[in-house]
Parts: sequence; C-alpha cells; structure tokens
Amino acid sequence: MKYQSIYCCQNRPICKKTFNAMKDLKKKLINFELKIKKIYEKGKVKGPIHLSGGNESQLIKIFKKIRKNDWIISNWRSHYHAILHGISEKKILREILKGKSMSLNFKEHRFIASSIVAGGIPIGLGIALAIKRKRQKNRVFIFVGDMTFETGVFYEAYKYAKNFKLPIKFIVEDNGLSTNTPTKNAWSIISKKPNDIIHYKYKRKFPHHGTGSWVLF
Ligand SMILES: Cc1ncc(C[n+]2csc(CCOP(=O)(O)OP(=O)(O)O)c2C)c(N)n1
Ligand SMILES: [Mg+2]
Repeated sequence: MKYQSIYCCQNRPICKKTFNAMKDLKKKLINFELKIKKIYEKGKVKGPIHLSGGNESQLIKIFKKIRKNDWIISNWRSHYHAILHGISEKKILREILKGKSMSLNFKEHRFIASSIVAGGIPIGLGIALAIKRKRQKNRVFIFVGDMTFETGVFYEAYKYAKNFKLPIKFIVEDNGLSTNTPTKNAWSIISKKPNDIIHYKYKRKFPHHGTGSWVLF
C-alpha cells in the first residue's frame, strides 16, 4: 500500500501535511518495537513478546476510521494497536516490562487483548451487544490473524454480529502464517473473506514470537 493511495481533505489526494504526519507515525511505531527488541534482548522482559512489523501503513490507515471511544479487541501482537488507539508508550512499556505484552488491557482506553486464539472475539461480541442495547454510538473493532479467521469462533461471532446488526468491524491481519506454519497447510483451504470485513496482507518482519535471539515458538 502506498501513502499516495490514501485520500484526505474531502477526498482529494493526500496532502503534504497528512503525508508527513503519517511518516512520523510510522517511524514512531517502528522505533517503539525496536526499543522493545533491545530491552527484550537484554533479558529485561519477563515474558513473551510478539512484535509487529511490515503492517504500519495498513494499520495507520485503518485507525484513521477508529474513534477514541470505540473499543479495540486485540490479541498477542497488540503494541501497534495500543499506540494507534492513543495509549501512551510509557503506559504500554510499563505493562510489557511486567511480562504482560501478550495481554495488554487498558479498560480506561477501551482496549482489550487476549493471547488465546479467538479469545477476544466473544468478549467483543458481548460489548457490541451491550452498545446496541444501550443505544450508544461507539463501535467495536476486532483484530484477528488469518489463522484465527478460519476458526469456528470467528465464524459464529461474524454470523451473529451480521444477523443482529451489531456495531462491529472485523479486521483480518493476514501474514499467511499460523505461528510458523503456513495457514494454508494448517487448514488445507483458505476461506474467502466476506466483503464487509477489512482484510489486509503483510509480510512479517519478526519471528512469530520474540526477536530471533532467544527461544522460538
Ligand atoms: C486457544 C489457543 N490455541 C493455540 C494457541 C497458540 N497460538 C498462538 S498464536 C497462534 C497462531 C495464530 O495465527 P494468526 O491468527 O494468523 O495470527 P498471527 O500470529 O499470524 O498474527 C497459535 C496457534 C493459542 N494462543 N491459543
Ligand atoms: Mg497469521
């Protein structure tokens, strides 16, 4: 995806100001992960980390549509999601140092992450149902990997959300891998993505877990 393909200012091609802001934001995301990598390799993080990389531009574009009072349901690879939802790097770093990279949770920012494959999906569904019943205006954005998309939990939640018109948007982050196994090998067939979900592809820059210097799983 090229920055130039994103439109701003009443659908005019992206203006220089926005272009520069996006470049800065991309740098901010990458630098944060590099900082975590360094700290992790010094043995200061007492738990697993799952770094992002290669998906900065796609996420910046997606988060432009997300409002502060919307809920984010994330997973084990959640640092970028948290930063883009406006949570301070200091706050995120504090949790990572406690070994909580895989389960960043900031209720005050409407941010929930689960390291259980598909674990966050029913939680997001419940939040969306509550939002609808209370006639509130905010929405729920659920981020899942391409392998999680193939699970039964995803399928049921997607169906329920669609049938009951819940304020949910699903985003499939597709790196083609389920940990280190190609998702195609894990499931034999890759399912078609429905038109009403956001689906983007990216190439993983880091191993599934860690930085490549310690144990890999
Ligand atoms: C219930 C459960 N089973 C297995 C795992 C181990 N596990 C962690 S991530 C993962 C694969 C996820 O692949 P995908 O959804 O594509 O996400 P990605 O890591 O590629 O972003 C698995 C099997 C887990 N965390 N939870
Ligand atoms: Mg994957």
